[in-house]
Amino acid sequence: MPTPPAKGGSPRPPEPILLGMYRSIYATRQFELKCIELYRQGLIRGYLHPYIGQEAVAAGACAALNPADYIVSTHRGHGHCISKGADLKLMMAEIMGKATGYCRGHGGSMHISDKRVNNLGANGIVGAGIPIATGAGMGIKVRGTDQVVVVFFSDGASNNGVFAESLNLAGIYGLPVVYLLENNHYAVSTPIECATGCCDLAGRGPAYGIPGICVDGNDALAVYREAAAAVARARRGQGPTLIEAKTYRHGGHHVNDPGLYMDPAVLAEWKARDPLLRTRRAIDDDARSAEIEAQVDAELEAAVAFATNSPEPSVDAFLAGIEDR
Ligand SMILES: Cc1ncc(C[n+]2csc(CCOP(=O)(O)OP(=O)(O)O)c2C)c(N)n1
Ligand SMILES: [Mg+2]
Repeated sequence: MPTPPAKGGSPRPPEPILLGMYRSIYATRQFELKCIELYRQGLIRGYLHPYIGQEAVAAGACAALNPADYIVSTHRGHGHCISKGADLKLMMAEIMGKATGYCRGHGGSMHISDKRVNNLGANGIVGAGIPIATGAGMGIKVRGTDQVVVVFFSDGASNNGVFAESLNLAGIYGLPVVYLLENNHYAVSTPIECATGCCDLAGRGPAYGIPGICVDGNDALAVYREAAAAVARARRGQGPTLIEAKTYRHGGHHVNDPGLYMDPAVLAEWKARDPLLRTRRAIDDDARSAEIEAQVDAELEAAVAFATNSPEPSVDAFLAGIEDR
């Protein structure tokens, strides 16, 4: 049975960082609640994997990055994209399959990338982001810049062979990559105990000569602290870090999965550690948090209106670039 991490306070980061993390968490939460509503109305189709409950991981890690740094995301990627600065209008339009979206409506939820903010993209192939990030890290090393890559992935992906190959390579070359393993304790309906004999996954880092750090993934302040330290190390040329952030989904694997295999008592414990409420409490200033919430609410309303009023892609646009050879 997964055990939630111990309670405890984390040191307060600078005010703009704290408020920025709350903005990311609140925006991700509201964006996804709206997506679920639109999905139930048949206005979003295909797969949708909510990140609700895990938002502090993306918010904390991205708060430690510069605009020029890269992220690589997953099938559960809305929080990563929003925390790295995605445009909610383009994201909502993409998820609703509209021509104005990030991929002109051709990709949907699992194919959002954004060159403007160096988001190298979500990925529907579990684990596939890990070697992409490792390659991006190699590119940075060859170019000699001080950029860093953060790659998000979960426990299931860490049992994929590319995890071992990538960390091995990153360890040898000292690549500037932060491997951020979001241990949400499930891969679809398979609990981590049934997928690996070792549930503390940070321990895999030292096997490749890489520091392995474990952090409470529901504590944005703690994630920020560990991510900032790992990013600083990478920028100094001291190589990669594996961070395991322990967290939990607030629901099933995707929007249509009721998650009946999840123990309600364990879920309730994790919900009591809701990253949104914890970050709002850390701000401890109702006026400041309410101001952020009002801004995000307005931005989200505009995004839904933009997406709703946007046209669907034409059949010709879908076929463009495809030719018989
Ligand atoms: C290579 C590959 N194998 C299987 C799948 C089907 N699949 C989609 S999500 C998922 C579980 C992934 O678990 P984890 O990496 O823990 O991510 P989480 O869903 O917890 O965020 C699986 C098996 C896939 N998309 N890609
Ligand atoms: Mg998982």
